[in-house]
Amino acid sequence: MLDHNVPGGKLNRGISVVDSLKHLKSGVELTKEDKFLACVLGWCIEWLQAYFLVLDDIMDNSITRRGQPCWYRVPKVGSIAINDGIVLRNHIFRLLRLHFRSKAYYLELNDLFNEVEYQTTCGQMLDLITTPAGEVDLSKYVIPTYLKIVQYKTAYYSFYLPVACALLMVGKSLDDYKPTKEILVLMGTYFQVQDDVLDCYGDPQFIGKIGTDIEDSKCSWLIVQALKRANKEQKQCLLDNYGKSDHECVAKVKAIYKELALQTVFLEYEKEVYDKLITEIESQEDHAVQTVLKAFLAKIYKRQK
Ligand code: GPP
Ligand code: MG
Ligand code: MG
Ligand code: MG
Repeated sequence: MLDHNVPGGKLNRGISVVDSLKHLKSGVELTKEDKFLACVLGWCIEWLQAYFLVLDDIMDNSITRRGQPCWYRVPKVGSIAINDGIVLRNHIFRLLRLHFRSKAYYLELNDLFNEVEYQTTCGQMLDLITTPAGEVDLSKYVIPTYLKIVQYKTAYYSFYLPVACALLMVGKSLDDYKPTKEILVLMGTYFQVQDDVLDCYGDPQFIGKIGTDIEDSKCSWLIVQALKRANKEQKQCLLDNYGKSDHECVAKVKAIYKELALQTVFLEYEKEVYDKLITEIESQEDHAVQTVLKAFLAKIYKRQK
């Protein structure tokens, strides 16, 4: 179960703990213990990701993940995958206890993982209740709703958590890093916009998963942008075809996306958000934090998977 679900991703989140720690300790060589502990925290985040993905794929009725069948689709696994998700989740706190119990920041580390997990489940709840089964209400698919969903379901655990782990390791108080957190949330929002665009336009062979957002009637960045730009006929076509598990319906939705040149709209958004992120990063007082943020941004800018 671990071999199927934990490795095989890009490891951006996990490696970012180690990279962030290196930047925060700039000039000072990391000790063997520091390196080891940063790796443990990195893997804790990868375990968290595995737990979320096992359950998210059930909820999204997905087919493949990281180039193999979703865990719940593996013969003999089925609904046992739900318990496997919970097992993966429990490992995190066991690892934290095993390796960090004697550290001054142990309590804060536990609180951090608990809080971020809570935020992610709230985001997942928003994602799911915005798209109730069998009912397509496109009036809810507006930018403020979209931003709330992605901030909670993706940004905190994927971007804030790795950096916050490194900050705790160097003895910082997270209360002093609220502006850093805001930048990471914006970066995480951009990352989920990319995920939504790849769901439609990415090559499944390359991204390792088959997109299901149109079929699942998801409040995706693409449908939000389409509804903002569509004329009356195009809106009617979206209403008639969005949220249906039918190749022809999906093709009609994609045709409207093409008419509205959403891939160009995305490239414009990407440029704008990148410039904004760089400006905000450069306004950070702490130089090491600037380096941490720029390194993280470089990992995801213009990503194709
Ligand atoms: C990504 O959404 C969000 C998550 C993986 C968080 C799940 C949270 C839980 C509490 C289960 P997504 O469905 O767009 O991701 P993907 O495209 O990878 O399926
Ligand atoms: Mg989902
Ligand atoms: Mg999903
Ligand atoms: Mg997605």
